[in-house]
Amino acid sequence: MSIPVFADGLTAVNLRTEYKVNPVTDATAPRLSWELTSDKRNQMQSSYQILVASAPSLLNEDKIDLWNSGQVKSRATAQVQYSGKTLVSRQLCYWKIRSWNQDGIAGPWSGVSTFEIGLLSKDQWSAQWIGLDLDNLGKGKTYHLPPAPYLRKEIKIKTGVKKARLYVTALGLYEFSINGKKTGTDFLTPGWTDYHKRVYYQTYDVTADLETGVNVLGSQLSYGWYAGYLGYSLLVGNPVVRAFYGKVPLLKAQLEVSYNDGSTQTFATGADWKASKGALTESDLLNGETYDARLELSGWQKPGFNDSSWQKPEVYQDKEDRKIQTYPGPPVKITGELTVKSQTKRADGSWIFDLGQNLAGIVRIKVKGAAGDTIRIRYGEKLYPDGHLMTENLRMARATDYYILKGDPKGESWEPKFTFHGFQYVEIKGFKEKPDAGTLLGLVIGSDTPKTGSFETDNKMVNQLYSNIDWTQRSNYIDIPTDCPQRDERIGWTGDAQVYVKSATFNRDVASFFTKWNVDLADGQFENGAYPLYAPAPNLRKTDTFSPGWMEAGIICPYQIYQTYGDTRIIEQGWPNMVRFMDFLEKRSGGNHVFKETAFKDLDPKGGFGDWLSFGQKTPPDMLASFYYAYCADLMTEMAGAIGNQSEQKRFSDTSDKIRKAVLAHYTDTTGRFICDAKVYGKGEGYVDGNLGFSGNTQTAYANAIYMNIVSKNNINKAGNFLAELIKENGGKLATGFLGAKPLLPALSASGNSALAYDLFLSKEFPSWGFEVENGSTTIWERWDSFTNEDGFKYNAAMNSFNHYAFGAVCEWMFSNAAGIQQTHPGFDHFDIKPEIDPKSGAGRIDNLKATFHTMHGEIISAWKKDGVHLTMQVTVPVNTTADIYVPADLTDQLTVDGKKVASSKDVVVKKGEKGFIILEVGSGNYVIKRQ
Ligand code: RAM
Repeated sequence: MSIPVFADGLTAVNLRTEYKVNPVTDATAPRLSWELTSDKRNQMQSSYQILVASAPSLLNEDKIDLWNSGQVKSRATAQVQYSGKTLVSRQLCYWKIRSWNQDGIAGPWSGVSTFEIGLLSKDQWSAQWIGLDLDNLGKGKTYHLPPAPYLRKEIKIKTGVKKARLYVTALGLYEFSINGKKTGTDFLTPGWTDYHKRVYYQTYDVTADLETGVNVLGSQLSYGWYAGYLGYSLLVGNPVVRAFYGKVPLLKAQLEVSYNDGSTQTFATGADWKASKGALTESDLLNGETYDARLELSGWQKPGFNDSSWQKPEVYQDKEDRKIQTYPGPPVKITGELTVKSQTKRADGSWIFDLGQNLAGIVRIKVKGAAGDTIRIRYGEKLYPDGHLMTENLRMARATDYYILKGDPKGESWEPKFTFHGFQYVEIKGFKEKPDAGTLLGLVIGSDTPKTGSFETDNKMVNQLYSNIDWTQRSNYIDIPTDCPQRDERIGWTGDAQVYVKSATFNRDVASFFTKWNVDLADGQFENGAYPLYAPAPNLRKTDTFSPGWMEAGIICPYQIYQTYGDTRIIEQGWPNMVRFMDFLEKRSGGNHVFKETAFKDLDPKGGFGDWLSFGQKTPPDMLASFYYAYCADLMTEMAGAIGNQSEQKRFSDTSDKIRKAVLAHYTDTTGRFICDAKVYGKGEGYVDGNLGFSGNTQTAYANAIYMNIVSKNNINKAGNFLAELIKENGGKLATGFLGAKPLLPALSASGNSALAYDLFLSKEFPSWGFEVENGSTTIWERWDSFTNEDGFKYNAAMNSFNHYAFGAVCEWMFSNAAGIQQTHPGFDHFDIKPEIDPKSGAGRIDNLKATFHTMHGEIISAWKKDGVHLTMQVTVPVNTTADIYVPADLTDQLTVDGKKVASSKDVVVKKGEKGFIILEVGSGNYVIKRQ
C-alpha cells in the first residue's frame, strides 16, 4: 500500500486572469485569481506572493522583471490586480503564486500560467476593413439573402518562426483559415455589439500553423448581426429588417510574425487581397444557409490556387470613434454533440430525425447523390401528433438550410457556418438513399461557460427539470443572453436576463459572459438614462424603448456578478451609467419616490411588459416599477459601499427609505394588503392583458414585495400569509408571470411557507414546472401552457418558444433554499448552508438531495438525506472560506459531526441562532452531520 504524502501548506490551482485560463486581455491591470486546496480542515490563506515575468525562466524571485508582489498579507484569492511594470500591447506574461496558511506555513509555488496583452490602441492596427459588396445578388421574394464573400491572400513566410499571432475581427461574422485549417474553434465571431460604438477582435496563436514558404490566409464572411436579419423586425413590419449596422460584411485581420533572428513581419488585410463569391450562396443567422457544393472553389485555401478571376476587395474607411477591443466574454463554441435517437420516414418522402433533446445549434449531414440533388433541412422543437414538424412558432425565421450536392461518389459532408437553429427535430427532404446512423449529427452551440453546478435528487421530475434549466441556459447564452434560440427574435431581452441571472450563476461560470453583456447594456442606454428592452439595442420596432422590470437589468445583473464573484470592477466601470439610470427613475417619479398608477402609460405597450405571461388579474406595472425602484436603490447602496463611494452610498440609502415609505403609503391598505386604484386603468386598453383588470392583491405583488424587502421584516410573515392565501384561493396553483415567478418560492420560504413552496415546486399539475416535465419537455417553455393536452399548441403563430429560460429562474430557489447554499459575503468568502428539507415524504417528494456549486474558492457541496426522523447532512466548505451550517434541530445533543457528539468536535463552533436550527460554524473541509 502506498501512503499519500501531502504538502503541509496550501496548493494553488486553477490560476486564471480576468476569469479565463491563459487569456489575451485588454486589461492593463488584469485581475488574477486562484483556488487553494488542502487535505486539512480549517485552512485559510493569511498571505500570498505573486511573481510575474516576461519569460518562464525569469519566474524566480531574484530574476523577476515584471512584478514581485512580495508577501502580501491578505485573504484575497480573486480579483487581485496586477500592479507591476506597465504592460504594453502584445506583452506575454508568465505568472505563478504561492500562499501561506493561517499558521504562516508557505505552500508550494503553483504551476505557471500566462496572460497576454492585446492591441491596446487603434494605431496598433495596420489592417484595413475589406469586403466585397454582393448585396445586389440577394434575390429571394421574402428574404434578401446575398451570397457570402470569400477572401484570400498568399503570403511568404521565412524560416525560423518564433511566434505568430493573428488579430482578427469582422463587421459581420468571419471564419479564418491558414492553409485550409480553421483558425481556432470559435463560432459566430466576433460576437454582437453596437458596431457603431465598438467591435471585438479575437487573437489566435498561429505559430504552429505557418509553414516556411507560401501560405494562404483565407476568410469567409457572413452577414450575421451586423448586416443580416435581426429579431422580429420583419414580422412587425419595421421599416428596417436587415443590415441594421451596415450592408457589406467586412474583415480586418493582421498576422504578426516574429522570427528567431529578431525580425518581424506583418501581413494585414488591404487592397492586395482577393475576393470572390463562392459556394455559400445564402448565409443568414436567423434564416439559414444555402451551400451549392457545385460552386465550390476547390483549393482556394491552399497555395497555388488560381485566383486570377477573383476581384480586388473594396477597402472601407473605419469609423473613427468605433473602438476595437479584445473579446471579453467566453467564446461561442460547439460545446457538445448529439446523436440521432430515432428517424422516421414521412409519407412525402422526407425524414424526421429526433435528437432527443431541444438545443441551439446546427447539424452536420453526410449524404451521397448526384450533382445538383438538393437537400432541404428544416428545424423544429416539436412535432404535431401526426408526426409532422411544427414550425409555426418560428414565425418569420426561415430557419432552413439547403445543401446542393456536387455528386462526389465517396459521399459529402456539410454543416452550416454562420447560422444556428433552436430545435430537437430535423426534417430532411431530398435524400436519394436511406439515411443511416452516420447521416446526421447534432452540434450544440453556445457561449463556452464552464459548468459550475449540479443538482441531483431522488425525484426524477426534479432531475429532469434541472437538466431542462441547464439546457435552456446553454441554448440561450450565445454571445448575449437571448430569450430564445429558434424564432425570429433571439435578442438580449433585459427582463428575461435580470430575472434569471442569479440562477445562471449556479449552473455555469458566467462572470466574463456578463462582463461582456454589461457593456452592451451600457452601449444601449438611452439619452434619458433608461436601459433598453434588449441589448444590443438596434431599433427592431419603432415603439421599442424601455420597460419597468426590463431596464433594471442594468443594475441587477452587475450586482449579481459582484455578489457571486466578488467583482467590484464591473461596478466601477458601469457606475456612471447606473447613476444616470437612477437619476432617470428619480426624475420620472416626479420627486414622489413612487410610480403611481399609469405612471408609465406613455410606453408601448402601456406600462411596459409588466408581469409578462401571468395568469389572472394583472399586477399594476407601475406598482412593480416602484418595487424595482426601491430594490435598485438598495443594490446601489450596497454597490456604492463596495467601491468605497460613501456619499453615493448615503444618497441611495436615503432614496431607498423614501421610496419604501412612499410605496407602502400608496400601495397598501391599513391591514397591509397591497392595493391599487384599478379604476384609473379604465378598460386596460393598451396594457398587456389589460382587459383582465388590475389588482394590487396578487401573488406577484407579495412575492416581489417580500423578495425585494418592500415590506418590513416584522411584516414579512403577514405578507407571506396573504400570498399563501392567494395561492390557496387559486386552487393551490401559481399565477405568476416572468416578474412574479422568480421571487415566488423564495418569498414563500422567507415567510415561513416553505412547505407550500415545496408543493408548488413538486406539482405536476398545470400550471407548474412539473407539468412541462410530465409533458416531455427537455428545456423550459416560454409559457406555462406552451403545450397542454386540452389545447395542444394554441399559441404557436403568436409566441410559443419551447426554449425560454425566464421561468427557469426557479433554479435560484433550488440552490439557495432546497439545497440552502446562501452567499452572505461577496465572492462566497463566507456562506450559509441552510437547506429547507421537504416536509413530506413518499412518491413525488424529495428525500435525498445533493447540490454542488463551484465558486471562486472551489466547490461547495450541500447534501441532505431524510430517513424517518433522522437527517444526514453532508457539507463541503472550500479552503479559505467559512460557513454557518443551519441544522434543523432543537438540541445540540441530537447532533453528531463525523460520528462524534458536537460538544466533542474541535472543528465546529455552535452559534446562537434562529429558532428551530442549531448553527454550526465551520472552516474548510468536509463534514457529515447527523440528527438522531
Ligand atoms: C418576448 C420575448 C421575451 C420577453 C418580451 C417582452 O417576445 O421572447 O421573452 O421579454 O417578449
